[in-house]
Amino acid sequence: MERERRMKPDILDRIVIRMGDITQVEADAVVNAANSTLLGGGGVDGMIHWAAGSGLLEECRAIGWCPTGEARITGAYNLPARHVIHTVGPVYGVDGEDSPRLLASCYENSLALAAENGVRTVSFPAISCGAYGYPVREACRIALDTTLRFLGSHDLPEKVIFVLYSLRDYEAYREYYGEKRVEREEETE
Ligand code: AR6
Repeated sequence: MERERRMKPDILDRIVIRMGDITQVEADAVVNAANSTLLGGGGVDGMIHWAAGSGLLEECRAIGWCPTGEARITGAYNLPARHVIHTVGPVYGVDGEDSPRLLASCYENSLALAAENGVRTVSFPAISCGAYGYPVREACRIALDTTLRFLGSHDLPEKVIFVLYSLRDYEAYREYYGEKRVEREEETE
């Protein structure tokens, strides 16, 4: 048991936080911050559809509506990935008290779809932190806590890459990740 624990990589080591454009990041699956129509839009959704090509839109149209907090999987077409996982984040202020639960569901459902589809590496943008107005400091806690909980009980995905488009978002994620590392070190002391 002790040996097994030592051989397993620490769940924090299965998380990567970086800046960049998610459409350029190679991963088995890329998560899209979509809206319920799944028909594309602005922000990262617009860039993913633009980079993937029209096949993605056709596949999304066939799927139809996706409720807030849920996720759907498609091919990735011209993106450097095998799948796109579309999830619909809450609109901060409109979804009210349900927002944290719905945002956590986005991560949980996306990770579950990734695991079911044999995804080893998956990249996430900061869901809801753009047009949907979620404060990144609150959102990154939900993103990291939910992901760590999921990774703690699943071998797949092996690696989760958070790709942040702005320095402000990147720093918020790094700061909270740093807190988690300190907590972890204190636990193992
Ligand atoms: N790579 C990584 N992150 C990005 C990229 C990129 N290429 N482009 C933007 N971001 P948003 P939401 C970041 O607005 O808040 C769309 O119109 C951005 O800086 O894309 O969930 C949909 O169709 C921000 O931190 O998604 C929906 O209608 C984060 O991605 C609505 O917007 C999310 O910003 C969804 O809003």
